[in-house]
Amino acid sequence: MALVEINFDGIVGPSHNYSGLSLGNLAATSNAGKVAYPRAAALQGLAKMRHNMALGLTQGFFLPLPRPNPAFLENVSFDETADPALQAMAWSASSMWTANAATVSPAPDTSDGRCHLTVANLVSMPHRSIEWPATLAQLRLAFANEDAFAVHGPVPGTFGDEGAANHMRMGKAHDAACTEIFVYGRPGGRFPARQHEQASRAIARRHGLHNALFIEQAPEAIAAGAFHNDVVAVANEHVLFCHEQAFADREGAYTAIRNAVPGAEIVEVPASAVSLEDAITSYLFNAQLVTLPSDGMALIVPSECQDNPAVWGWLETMLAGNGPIRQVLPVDVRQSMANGGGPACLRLRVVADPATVDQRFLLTEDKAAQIESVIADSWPESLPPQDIGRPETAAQVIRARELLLESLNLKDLG
Ligand code: SUG
Repeated sequence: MALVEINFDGIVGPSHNYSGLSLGNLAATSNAGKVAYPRAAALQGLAKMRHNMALGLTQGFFLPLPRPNPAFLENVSFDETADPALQAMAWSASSMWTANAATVSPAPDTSDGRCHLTVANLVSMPHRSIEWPATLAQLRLAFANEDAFAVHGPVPGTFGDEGAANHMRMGKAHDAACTEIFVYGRPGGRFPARQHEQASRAIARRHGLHNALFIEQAPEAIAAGAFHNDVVAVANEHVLFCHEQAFADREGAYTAIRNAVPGAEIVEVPASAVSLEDAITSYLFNAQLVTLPSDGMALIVPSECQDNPAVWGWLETMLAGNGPIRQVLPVDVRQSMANGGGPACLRLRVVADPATVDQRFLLTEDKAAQIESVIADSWPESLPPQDIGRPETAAQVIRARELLLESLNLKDLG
């Protein structure tokens, strides 16, 4: 059985909009009320998937969830007297950020030798807390093979869980037993700490992990707008790429990682070279750090990194050195970035044998062309704030998703 890393990107849904729903996510709150471009957003996401497939990486995808969410509007008795933010929550296309879909523990790390997935409860943000039931249904379909996968419901909502955005895996290879690193936040700061330590610990126990570390995220990183650990750190195999101010106890975290992961290499970006603010506006760390089949690692960064002289300068210096990251590849996901979602937010990493996954969720060139044509024909070109709640727009959004499901033979997702 060949275990490989498969990146499952969320196809950006046709209701993509900017409603400023995520307190502590500075991109989202500062772009609130702007006109969004769902078609361009979805095409940017698809271009990223194609870009990565062309590198020889295995690519999967998840479908947008049904939006507007009728059950939510009914449950809050939505009417014209209600807060319009409730309407925006029901319309959010936030499931595109599949790094928040689940925490994934690949088979080599678990006691029963299966890949375990726990859907994230996302309780810290109301618009995201309504994602998990439909996400769980999708995970159960994609990973229905019970010899290879165990798909779990969420941990209790008392403990916020943001999925893979606060989880890293380090070891000598994707298909080897690795140490799983859970990064949690301590509440009480300026912005919500979305990942609760007890959620992380519960997941590690239920997945039957052989090796797990629990590390506190730096409160100053959360206060500066790093609402998830994947805004200040990313790991791949034996390499950790992170900002100097990512963890509350920097030295303690590095020592624990070096002790747990033989041969660990920590590529740290000092605050003197790139400030937390530059790291957060450029999303330097919300990159995909991948192992190329041709050998060596590449960092797939948002093109915003090229616009920031401190960040780009640091990356050029890094490439000129002899470190483990041999290429830096910018991708344009600006529509998602404006809501605080970079290349890494848009994908969920699953290490598995692709043959054990429902093939309908794996991308091929033909399927990419099919998806592109549905998006080009049916996704709204623009979505201004005043269209949120408009019945004609709702009908278009619902129809667009239906057409995509039909074209991919995924009508059973409902
Ligand atoms: O949860 N933005 C998302 C961005 C998620 C990024 N994910 C990771 N870092 N892995 C969030 O804050 C904004 C939606 C709005 O305001 O309309 C939003 O939900």
